Amino acid sequence: MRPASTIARLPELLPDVEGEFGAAVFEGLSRPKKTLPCRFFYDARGSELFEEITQLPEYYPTRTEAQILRSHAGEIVEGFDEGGVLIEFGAGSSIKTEILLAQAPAGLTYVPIDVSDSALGLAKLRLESRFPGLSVRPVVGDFSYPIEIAPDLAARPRVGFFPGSTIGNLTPPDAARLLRTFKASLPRESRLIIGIDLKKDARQLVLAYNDAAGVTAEFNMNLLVRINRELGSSIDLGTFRHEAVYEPREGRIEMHLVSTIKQVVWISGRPFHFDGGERIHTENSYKYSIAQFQELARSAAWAPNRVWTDPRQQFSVHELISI
Ligand code: AVJ
Repeated sequence: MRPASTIARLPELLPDVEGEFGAAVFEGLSRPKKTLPCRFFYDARGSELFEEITQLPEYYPTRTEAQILRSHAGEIVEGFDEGGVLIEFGAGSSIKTEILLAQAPAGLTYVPIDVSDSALGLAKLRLESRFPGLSVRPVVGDFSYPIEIAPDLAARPRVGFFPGSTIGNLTPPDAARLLRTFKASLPRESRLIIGIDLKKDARQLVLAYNDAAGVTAEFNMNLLVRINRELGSSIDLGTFRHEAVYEPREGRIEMHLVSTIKQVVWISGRPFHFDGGERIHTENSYKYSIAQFQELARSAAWAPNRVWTDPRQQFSVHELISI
């Protein structure tokens, strides 16, 4: 997989390479509006905490999407061809994919893409034992780059899968750019099945990112734990607090870490000054209406086709066709 120089890198989604974490921390905390990229949430502890988040009563996206996939798997796989290729961007554990694979036509080849080869390895073992006829061909890499399809698969029809509303971390222009990047591996007529969290009552959204058990707070604060562990700092976590607010104008949840006091934090021998109440932005999670996301898809040369939602219209799964 080679980074195509023509396609700008999407910094939000790049794998965290040792040096890169430090560079991103120094760069982010040196900005007038301090920021830390959300991709650094997912170290081993962060991935564990995210799994916990998906089980929380307040955090509805994961279970609601799984419910939609279970209810409509038969319809969704109607668009899959016998002997076709299913490409999943950021597959991770491929748990949701199993719902579709259970109903998929014979002779399918599954190409999960992820930065974590251990996650890919585990998923391959699990899926090939559950689905004997399925060929799993993992690709270790960063899905924000165009991927090259193995020559022996090149002539076969393809479907893309991008669940979880992960695209919500990107600003709408970056989200459109990513959808265009997907076209490199999903040529004309290919379908893309994508999960999008829907706009809803702000109180429910805020609760989903401020759970009573404090797991999301720990997930957010884990960034400071990483800085202390990996960059030789001794940030007092007691002087920072988690914050997640809904910004209706932008239609997004914003997560921040707030310094509760005026202080100087030393990281690898460099001082970073914080006023009391000063925030570090750590994540955006954009929410769309169905019409808004369809408009964004069209702007990236994808034709909206079928849409599936849960009865309470909390979450949506879209089928797009590459044009
Ligand atoms: C994995 C990016 C979809 O934005 O809802 C969960 C990550 N952040 N709780 C989201 C997350 C806080 C999640 N995504």
